Amino acid sequence: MKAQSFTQARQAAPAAHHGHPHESARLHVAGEATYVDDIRELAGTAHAALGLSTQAHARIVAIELDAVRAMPGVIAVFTAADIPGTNDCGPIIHDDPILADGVVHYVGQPLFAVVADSHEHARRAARRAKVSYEPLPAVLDPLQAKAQNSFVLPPMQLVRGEPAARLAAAPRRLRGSWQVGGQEQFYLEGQISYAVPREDGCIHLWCSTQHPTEMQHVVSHALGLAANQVVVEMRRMGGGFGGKESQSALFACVAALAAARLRRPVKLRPDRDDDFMITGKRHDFHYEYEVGFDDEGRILAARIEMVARAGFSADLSGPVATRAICHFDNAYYLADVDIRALCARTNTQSNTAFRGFGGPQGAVAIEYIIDSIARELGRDALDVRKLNFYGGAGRDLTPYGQRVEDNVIHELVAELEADSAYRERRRAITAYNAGSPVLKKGLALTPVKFGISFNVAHYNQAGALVHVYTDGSVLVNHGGTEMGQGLNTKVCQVVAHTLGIALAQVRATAADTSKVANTSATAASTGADLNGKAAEDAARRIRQRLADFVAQRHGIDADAVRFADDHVHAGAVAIPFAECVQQAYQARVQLWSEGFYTTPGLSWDRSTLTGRPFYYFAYGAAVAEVLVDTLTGEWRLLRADLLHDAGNSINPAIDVGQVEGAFIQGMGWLTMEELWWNKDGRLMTHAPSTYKIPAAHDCPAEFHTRLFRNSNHEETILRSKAVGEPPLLLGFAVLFALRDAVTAVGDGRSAPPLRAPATPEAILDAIDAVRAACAHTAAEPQP
Ligand code: MTE
Ligand code: LUZ
Ligand code: MOS
Repeated sequence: MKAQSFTQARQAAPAAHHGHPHESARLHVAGEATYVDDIRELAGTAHAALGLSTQAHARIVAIELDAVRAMPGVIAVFTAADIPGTNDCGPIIHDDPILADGVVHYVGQPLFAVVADSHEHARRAARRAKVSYEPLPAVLDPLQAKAQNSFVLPPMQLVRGEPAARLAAAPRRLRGSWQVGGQEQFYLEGQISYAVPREDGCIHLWCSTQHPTEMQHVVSHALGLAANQVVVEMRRMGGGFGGKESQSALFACVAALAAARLRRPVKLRPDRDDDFMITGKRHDFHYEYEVGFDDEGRILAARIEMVARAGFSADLSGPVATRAICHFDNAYYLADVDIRALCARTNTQSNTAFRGFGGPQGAVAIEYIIDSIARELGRDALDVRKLNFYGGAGRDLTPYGQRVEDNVIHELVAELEADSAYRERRRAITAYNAGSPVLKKGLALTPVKFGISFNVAHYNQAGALVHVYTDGSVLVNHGGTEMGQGLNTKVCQVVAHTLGIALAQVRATAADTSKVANTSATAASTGADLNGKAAEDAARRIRQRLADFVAQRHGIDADAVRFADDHVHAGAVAIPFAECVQQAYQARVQLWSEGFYTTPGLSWDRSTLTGRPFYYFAYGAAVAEVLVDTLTGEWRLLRADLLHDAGNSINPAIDVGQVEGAFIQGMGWLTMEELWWNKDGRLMTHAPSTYKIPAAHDCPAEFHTRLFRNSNHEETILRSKAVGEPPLLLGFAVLFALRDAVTAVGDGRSAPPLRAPATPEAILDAIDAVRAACAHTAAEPQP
């Protein structure tokens, strides 16, 4: 195929609701896409490295930096004392020092920055500091923090109905404790910032961040500048996954500080180990629960306390815990509930956003509970799940008071159950396990319901700027950031669709705080919902001006002017878009516009944790089948079937990619990614050598992914639904398939206490527990 026919094929395809390739796909595979470290360095660029704390909690008695300064190539060393403004880069509560001041709170906390003529020189010099500490008691375990009443925020609690009375009255009850681990974002491109001093004390910052506006704020506060003196630019990230929502701030501030002080360009790119040691991760959660249910498995009341490892500071732990509370229901109606969340302060990295933002930790808990109920009753877990779904009279109100109005979980699960041949495979697996003493198979179907919108209402806004040039080509800038998720592609599709032109005519530029101001983080999966709407608004304004212009010229009604197929249609006349634009320019019509959008209908009462935090819900379900070696605890995912609701998808190709990627990332979190700190609080799993994420061979040989045929019942951008985070919860199916396989070691009734991540070690522990329980039952005298 000639290169040209590719372009022609793209031009022929409709702009929206079509699987166009990612806007940078060709640049990605050719190695030509520019990431921050690929920006050609300006003459005189210096390189920074950070010196890190070796203590989990200690008073700094002295920092000896002469040996650092004496190292080859060193230009300067900076500590907290060199920060002219405020030494803080916390996103909400201001408890995050840029450089440690007096006390260190975790192993890995940055103490100083050394700037040298090369990256290598800076790194070597950073190791030469002599720091003397006076140790303070360190808390490394969230449950220990809870015992000491040490939290970064006040406890949160959501109570509906009379959970205590209903629990006491329930015919059956289960109680227990459980835990899920944290997760390292492991973006392929690490944190990086490149700061360049500009005239009159201004700073230009290239920063790999999901939140350019926040970087503008923290840098201006740290340097004592006005916001209009700081420009942050971000073309693309090599992944963010939440890890660059707030925690790009420290790197931005240090690079900007050094650039401002030295009046030369400074780049800060920590290597992978330092990135792991410095930055926060997904919060690990520890649960204590009690559930009351009837003989069929219908939940009557539930109580749960969730303790999250916040780390040493608040960061985003508050909104993460809120989202966990608002997702404990997942797809289930819970009449009487008591949900508590505690953000434990520990002397470890400050945990932060990670795809799902506490939602996965909330929802996985109810899935574990339902799975346990099913095993207790000897029922197929799918039947117990269905019994508890939202739906039916009086069963559509979430614990936080929002009505579920767009519920499709019944149809969606029924479709997946049939397509994946769930029942037939269940029978086949039971037969297989009966004849296979060592290898055991497991099967699970888990549902997802995920709320879309920032749970902080004012973040739900976006702006865009669309330029139509006189040759008919279009440039769009918006408040969102591209991290591989295809946001720019979708926004370009929206603009092309609105103007009736080919996608190839529209280009997106870097996010830039000097173009669109006061942007929200690209997070909470709202990137396309918010920025797509803002860009549509801008494109519509231009389209209206063109329509008015054409209508006047041709003596017809502006409403009768249509924009399609690269043409402006005025009655029988079809003017090529570029020609129309040229004519409009000559007639002095404004050919560019801003656009703005706010999500309607949201409300939230932080004191009662009630309201309408979400504009709508996204749904999905997954079936996973695993094969476990019960002698080694090793396993394989044999087959996965995913069915996910992306509404009327703007780009089904990109959305399928998001669904599959999120599923695998969710599976990694719950099965193989294990964070481990030693007794001194040092993170020992700080590189791919010790921290295992899923690789290509962990994808199932049989992998079926489909988008559920749906449309958003709310008037979202082209009736699509957000897709970035919700499918991460599809990975639950793998964990519960593993639990199913482990259960098969025993009598099928005892629910094994399988912790997550379900590493081979955890699987073997669970198998031991099942065997012990069976031996115990067998030894009991029969009645
Ligand atoms: N996909 C890729 N390839 N890389 C990423 O970093 N981040 C996820 C998701 N999908 C991510 C991704 C997270 S955490 C979020 S919140 C959304 O993308 C953000 O983008 P969106 O709102 O435009 O979907
Ligand atoms: N709320 C939310 C937030 O639901 N998702 C987010 O990513 C977020 N980030 C900051 C504050 N609130
Ligand atoms: Mo995503 S965790 O909301 O950046």
